[in-house]
Amino acid sequence: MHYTLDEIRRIPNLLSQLNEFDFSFSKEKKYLFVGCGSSYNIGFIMKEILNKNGYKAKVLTGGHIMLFDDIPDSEVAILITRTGESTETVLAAKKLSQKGMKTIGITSSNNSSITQQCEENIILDFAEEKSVVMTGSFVFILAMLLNGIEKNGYYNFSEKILEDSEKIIDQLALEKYEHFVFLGYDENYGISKEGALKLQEMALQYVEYHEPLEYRHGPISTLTNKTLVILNSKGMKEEKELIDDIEGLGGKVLLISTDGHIKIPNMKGFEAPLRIIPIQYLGYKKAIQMGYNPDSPKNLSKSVKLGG
Ligand code: F1P
Repeated sequence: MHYTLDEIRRIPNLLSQLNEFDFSFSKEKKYLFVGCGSSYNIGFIMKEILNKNGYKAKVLTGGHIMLFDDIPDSEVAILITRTGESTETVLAAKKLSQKGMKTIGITSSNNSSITQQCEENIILDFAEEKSVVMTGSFVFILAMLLNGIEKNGYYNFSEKILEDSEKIIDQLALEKYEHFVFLGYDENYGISKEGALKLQEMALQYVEYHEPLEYRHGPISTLTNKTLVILNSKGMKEEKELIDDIEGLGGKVLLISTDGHIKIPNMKGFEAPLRIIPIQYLGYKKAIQMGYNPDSPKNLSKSVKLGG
């Protein structure tokens, strides 16, 4: 048994603790999300959903803030780092507080560098992970932040989605696929970026992510019968036509939607944390099929420390 599987399977348990957190966003404030890797992807998904719901949010990588001075005029910076140690995010926190921004750190590590730099901290130590790749903690942080806009009962759906994901993905002949393409719009584009990262980090696969209709505008040229396309769909008829095109060219589509292979409720974008569950499990399963250890992927460390 790998830690990664354990950390994916405990997602429903993490989500059952959501009510203990009372974070909330204000329409009067401008927010800036900052992070690296998966933590940046949480920020990307959050800014999409916040902006759609009448809030004001931007996202930048820790590296961008560290290197450049074109800092947005936001009032509150939310710095996400699971380990609390990614150099770029920690330096960004320092730079943003020096500019007078309120800084809120979100981490699952106690006593980490980010907590020393931020004015306020949300420390989710019960969600700390042993494996290098971020899984359950990603889902929890995203759900906790989304609950700051409106409360949703993620826990109620999560067990079934986890069970369905395992059942459906276990039935895929994963050894056939060596190219993974993730498609989705808006917050689902962020989910696609994160899905691609999971397959790349854990299973060292060739990955891509695009908006669905953009896929025909060039990227489809590398589609073969070894390509698995993971479509996080909003159920539009144009997306259904795209599936026909992909399958007509020999590719296989795994559809994640209200009526897909893996069924996710329509919560107007707020279902984002639930859409992450199948893609994390897919990354884990492909790593196992390749004979890799998903807990400690090649070339990666739990956090990137520059100059260290
Ligand atoms: C950020 C991160 C991880 C990635 C890798 C390197 O870590 O980019 O998302 O999987 O392990 O670090 P953190 O700042 O969230 O701790």
